Amino acid sequence: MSKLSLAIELAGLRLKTPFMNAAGVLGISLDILRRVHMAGAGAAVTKSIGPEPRNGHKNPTFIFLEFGVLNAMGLPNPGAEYFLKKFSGTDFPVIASFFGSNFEDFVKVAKILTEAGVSALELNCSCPNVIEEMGMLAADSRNVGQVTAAVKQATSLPVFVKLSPSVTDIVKVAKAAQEAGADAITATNTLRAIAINAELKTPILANVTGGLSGSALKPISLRCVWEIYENVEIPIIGCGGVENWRDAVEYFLAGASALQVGTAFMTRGFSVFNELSDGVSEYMKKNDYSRINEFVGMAHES
Ligand code: RRO
Repeated sequence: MSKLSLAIELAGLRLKTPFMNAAGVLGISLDILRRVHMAGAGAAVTKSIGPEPRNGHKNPTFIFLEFGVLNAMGLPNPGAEYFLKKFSGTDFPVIASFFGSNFEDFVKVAKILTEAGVSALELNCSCPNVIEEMGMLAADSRNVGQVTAAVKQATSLPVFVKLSPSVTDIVKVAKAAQEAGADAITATNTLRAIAINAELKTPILANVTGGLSGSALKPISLRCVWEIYENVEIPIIGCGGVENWRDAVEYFLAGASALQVGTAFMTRGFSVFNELSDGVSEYMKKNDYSRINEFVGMAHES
């Protein structure tokens, strides 16, 4: 039997492990992205970058709940031109998350990020925190198809499309992304939710609603991965409540080829990547697997 390896190939990218941070938990500094890679992540994902600098929403933007985290950051970022000035390629895989408020913005930012020398683009059409301002493209499969096709025309890089769990038929949206040329689906972004303070009798976040991540989200995103895997051929990057090796294995068995870690990275820090690698390696040894793709989607066969 060949030697156990966690390395994967994802849409042409060679990753030393299937783990990466979720967009939004890191910012865009090259040093910190590099640190994530050195700590055991196969790729590092930037905060979502838009066409112009944005401050984001007013505080409080963040609250820890019993089974997860609620955030309404509101897309704070320094803008694509700033990123282009600061970033000049790397020797490790960097995935740039990006957004726009219309198709032209998405195309413009995709071109700038391609010029900056990142390894892949993650098209964020599923932020739950700017719905009044720019809507949510991921709610409509036709929009997702059109924006994906436009971005694919504008870049030579692999494009991963990040979908929302807050839709009735995620398969329809994933199929539209695939038909438009997406190279992978990231499933999922956070789920729109609310927290209320009983004493103050008011919503806790200044934005009123936020996006729920962490363990509360896991069974929902896992179901999304499951459904997408049954209907779509391109690879799936699972995202939502991956805390430990068992969560990771569940996602692989449901059909994810790679995984993003958001809340667990925020709470436990850089050690989370090697902890996941150690736990998944142990599982693979016990089950006689030498590669991750030997058990991706396996739960569908039972
Ligand atoms: O910045 C945010 O408020 C945010 C974004 Br862009 C996103 O995609 N998902 C999320 O939970 N928060």
